Amino acid sequence: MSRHTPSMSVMVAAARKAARGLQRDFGEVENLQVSLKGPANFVTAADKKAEKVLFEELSKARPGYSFLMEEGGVVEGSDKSHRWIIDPLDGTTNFLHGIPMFAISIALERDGQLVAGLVYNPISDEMFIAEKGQGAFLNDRRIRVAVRRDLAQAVVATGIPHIGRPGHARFSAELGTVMNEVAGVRRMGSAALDLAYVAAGRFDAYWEAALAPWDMAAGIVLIREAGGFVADLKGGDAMLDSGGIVAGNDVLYRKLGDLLKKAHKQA
Ligand code: 2AM
Ligand code: CA
Repeated sequence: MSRHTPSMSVMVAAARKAARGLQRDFGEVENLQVSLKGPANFVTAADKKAEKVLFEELSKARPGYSFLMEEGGVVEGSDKSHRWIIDPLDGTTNFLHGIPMFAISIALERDGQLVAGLVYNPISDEMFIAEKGQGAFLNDRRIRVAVRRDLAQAVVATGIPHIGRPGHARFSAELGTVMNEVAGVRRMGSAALDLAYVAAGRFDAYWEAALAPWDMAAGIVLIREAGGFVADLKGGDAMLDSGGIVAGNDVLYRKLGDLLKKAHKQA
């Protein structure tokens, strides 16, 4: 069983409340697939509604904390040392297409350090949580990163830049290099869930570029507390600032990072 701090209880309660709206709206999206206009506006509304619930619940429980949110941007609170980093709906494209692979992501930063992370898939009802020094958990079961040390046995997840996102040629070079070395490459469409899956040992490693802080902040805490490691795509620790991230166990995050650097030289 996991031992939560009161802050994690607050995060879990907020996520469950926002999830109820997303569950309802996802059911509706499945019906809207056949309408000509499509569910795009509806999904934007669902996203904003979920963020509003998270903002209200977290503000109520922790007055004064600052926020960084995908939709609402920065909200400066009176408490400058605490900040929530929130993505109310990570995996928007999946949600829009009726694919049940998306998540709410909430991280808590204290004095510039990520101290707690929650990633919740409301459809599978999988709640991934971690707090600094307390380990990582999936629905109250302890999780650890996988122990595989050879890339040739590793299943590696990634994100592919779509229309309007930068780095298409660079990604092609990365994939061209990585796919020759690994047991399989997967692309699920939610960075937060990708990181949670690495923390749970389902994926052996993961990389992606051009992410936003709210895509990865909670996942980073999960990875570290599951015994794993993260770096940016240059091997440093500027993940949130650079938007690039590589994750895995102590051996694989380094091997994958080296492979990506090799690919970048050839690109
Ligand atoms: P989203 O679903 O909240 O948009 C998929 O490759 C991952 O990239 C998802 O976590 C997705 O988050 C994120 N993503 C998509 N477009 C993005 C953008 N323009 N900037 C940052 N992250 C993005
Ligand atoms: Ca996102």
